[in-house]
Amino acid sequence: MTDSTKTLCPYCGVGCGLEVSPPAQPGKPVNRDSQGYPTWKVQGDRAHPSSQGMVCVKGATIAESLNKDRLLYPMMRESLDRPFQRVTWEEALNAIVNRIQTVRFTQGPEAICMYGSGQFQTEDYYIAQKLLKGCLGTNNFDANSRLCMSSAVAGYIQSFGADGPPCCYDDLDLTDCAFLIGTNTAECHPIIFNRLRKHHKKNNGKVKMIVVDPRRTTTAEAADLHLAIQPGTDIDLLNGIAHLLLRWGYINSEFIDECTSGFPAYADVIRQYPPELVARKCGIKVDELEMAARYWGESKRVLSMWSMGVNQSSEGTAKVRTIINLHLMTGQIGNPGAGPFSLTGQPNAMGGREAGGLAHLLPGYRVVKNAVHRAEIEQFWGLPAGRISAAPGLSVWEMITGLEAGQVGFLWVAATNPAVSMPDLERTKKALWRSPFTVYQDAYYPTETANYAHVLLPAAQWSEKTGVMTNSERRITLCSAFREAPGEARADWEIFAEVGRRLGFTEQFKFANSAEVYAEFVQLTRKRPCDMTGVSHERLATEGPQQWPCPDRSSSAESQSQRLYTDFRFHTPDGRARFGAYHSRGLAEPPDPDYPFVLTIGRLYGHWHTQTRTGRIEKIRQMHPNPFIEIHPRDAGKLGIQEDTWVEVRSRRGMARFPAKVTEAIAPGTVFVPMHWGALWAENAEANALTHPEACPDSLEPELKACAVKLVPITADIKTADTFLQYPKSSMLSASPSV
Ligand SMILES: Nc1nc2c(c(=O)[nH]1)N[C@H]1C(S)=C(S)[C@@H](COP(=O)(O)OP(=O)(O)OC[C@H]3O[C@@H](n4cnc5c(=O)[nH]c(N)nc54)[C@H](O)[C@@H]3O)O[C@H]1N2
Ligand SMILES: Nc1nc2c(c(=O)[nH]1)N[C@H]1C(S)=C(S)[C@@H](COP(=O)(O)OP(=O)(O)OC[C@H]3O[C@@H](n4cnc5c(=O)[nH]c(N)nc54)[C@H](O)[C@@H]3O)O[C@H]1N2
Ligand code: SF4
Ligand SMILES: [Mo]
Repeated sequence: MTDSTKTLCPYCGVGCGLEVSPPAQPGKPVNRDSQGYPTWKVQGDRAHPSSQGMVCVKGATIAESLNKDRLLYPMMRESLDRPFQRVTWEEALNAIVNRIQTVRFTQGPEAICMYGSGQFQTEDYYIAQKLLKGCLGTNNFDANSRLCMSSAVAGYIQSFGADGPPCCYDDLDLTDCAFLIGTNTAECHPIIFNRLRKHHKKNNGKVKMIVVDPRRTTTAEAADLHLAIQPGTDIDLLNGIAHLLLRWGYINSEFIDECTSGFPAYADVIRQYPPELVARKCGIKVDELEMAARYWGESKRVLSMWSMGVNQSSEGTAKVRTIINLHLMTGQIGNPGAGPFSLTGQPNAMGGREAGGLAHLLPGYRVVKNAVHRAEIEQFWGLPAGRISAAPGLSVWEMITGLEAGQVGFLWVAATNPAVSMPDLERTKKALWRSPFTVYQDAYYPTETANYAHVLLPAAQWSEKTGVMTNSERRITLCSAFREAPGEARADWEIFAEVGRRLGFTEQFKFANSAEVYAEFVQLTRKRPCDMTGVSHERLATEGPQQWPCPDRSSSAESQSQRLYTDFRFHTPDGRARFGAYHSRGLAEPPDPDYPFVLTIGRLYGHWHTQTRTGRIEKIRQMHPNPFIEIHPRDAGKLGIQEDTWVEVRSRRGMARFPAKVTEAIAPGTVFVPMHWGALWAENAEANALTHPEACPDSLEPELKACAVKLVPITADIKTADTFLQYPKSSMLSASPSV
């Protein structure tokens, strides 16, 4: 095969179009990676409307990760302290089906859990919902989106009556004021940032950029105004801006009267946030706060963008709604260049939401608690009335506590690496170690979570399976398979469907291919906010990516679906968007004399999460050779810490060690470490050894962005950066937690 294939980058939620071609092309030298291995050539797809040919280093190097350290065959073991043995698919599937049946009939379906991922394709997500929520009758399907987007989902639902980011990337070129809060867009959504940056530069002085982040990130460096607030004071800041907008008369009374509800209660709250108080709480100057309010008030079109600095908080939903409030009071929604735009993290976090991929959701933007929604799905799936449980399933942290309590009999983890990414990692690992039966389905081996599995199933990944993903601007792209899956790897949805058939649900899982799966799924979106009945694999293949809502074949995507709420009618019963009035509660674990620093945790430009792919790409390893801790010079001076001094970081739950990076980019009193180094990639550098699981009561999203720590400099010479390049160490895998 020499033809190129158009597809989507499988990393972040920007969703850049890629064009890939085989290593060998007639008349051309073989394309090779930095180590000399023949590699598929990856370029940006110029025809993709979301990215117009641009890619960042992750997309550009993705092909180099595809063949390294893959999990090739199913493997099994009797207990976690035994070595894995290679088995056939038949043996593995039998073991899984037997276990599910035993647990179903002894403990009940609520003892069965699946933990999936925003890196599933939509077809994988959909089949998993059908198997768990439908056939087995348990809503215990949760995804790593719980750690990521669930506050945005809850915020949108509460404010607008439905989920769904209302904006699109063209808004980046049309806005007069970009308000970026809790997002390091330059490193985490680089292609969105490049586009915004270009517009900002071109309209120097006329277009404003505000960045709200305790760190002076690369994103903040590009801003006209950087508000380096204390972690956890976002609601103070947003209410303080609202206070000034109200005081200065920058509100849109007509919009408030005709299109919203709940303004009086909100106005009562924001009146209690005068500038002096807010500036003091946030740790910024009154001038800075006033400037932010003035930019908002004076701009015709304000586009706010946010991600984990907002969502990963014990008041995440309230933060999201407080951002939306500003848009409602100024009428900044439904028009070009304006609106509250949550940037999705993973490539298909959006598809997961469409397919109902959290424990309280059902396909087609439905919710478990709604009896009509349950009945619609049961009927469509050909299941008896009442099969879908009325109770939301366990969130992923509740699965962990369920393991602790012995209530989980079967745990199936796919496309996520919880032994690195979950909060309070020692507790998480101990709970995973107690699991009576864990199936782990991943593309790579080793990974940290493989250590906690009884059965390992090899997953075909992006490039080896065909399915769709939806990016942050609701645009759906077909990702076609262009190479063979290695070894015996299979697509996630095929594995779920095969288990479903073996459990006796033959009618429910009669699919010849993923196009049929998608065709069935879109029927469940008919007349729903995320209507995509006009989308099919065939249409995506011939006409290219489509944005939803896309109700039927004839709807020309652009005009109708670019933005939501252009008629200012919302999905609430009265059609009005709701103000949500919240006081700031601050951090769940504020610093105190014993643990005087706030630790925040985030991402670096080159690495992707737990490094399963990017850790195996030489260029990226060189770019970010080792973990580190950022400390302000003032704090470093007090503790006798210098550049590269090793620092032991302790929280109430755990410990980790990092070389220091002394920098004014971090606010005094706050320290930062990257999330990317799990046990396989460094010794004692797991950020989540330190974090706590306190979560937002509405979204159940844990506060992964902040916990209280103390710092102890270590004088002994531990390691140099070179040592990190000797990882991954397979010996790390056999290390069991201290139980
Ligand atoms: N390079 C790269 N890109 C990625 C990913 C990756 O792993 N690597 N992952 C993808 C995924 S899944 C996600 S979810 C996104 C995440 O994208 P981002 O949310 O942009 O990334 P983070 O670095 O996790 O956090 C963003 C910022 O939040 C700030 N922050 C911390 N506490 C607070 C606070 O209390 N208030 C405010 N306002 N800000 C705070 C941090 O200082 C940090 O700079 O990135 C996606 N893109
Ligand atoms: N402290 C702290 N913790 C965090 C965060 C933070 O900001 N701070 N961020 C949180 C967020 S937003 C997120 S999204 C999570 C991410 O955390 P994880 O989901 O644990 O991270 P990944 O490394 O992306 O794991 C994805 C896994 O899926 C595998 N995989 C890739 N493609 C496929 C496929 O098609 N099928 C299957 N079966 N497997 C596949 C990869 O090999 C990899 O092992 O981390 C969360 N944890
Ligand atoms: S910006 Fe995101 S989607 Fe685009 S190439 Fe980079 S990682 Fe991939
Ligand atoms: Mo995420």
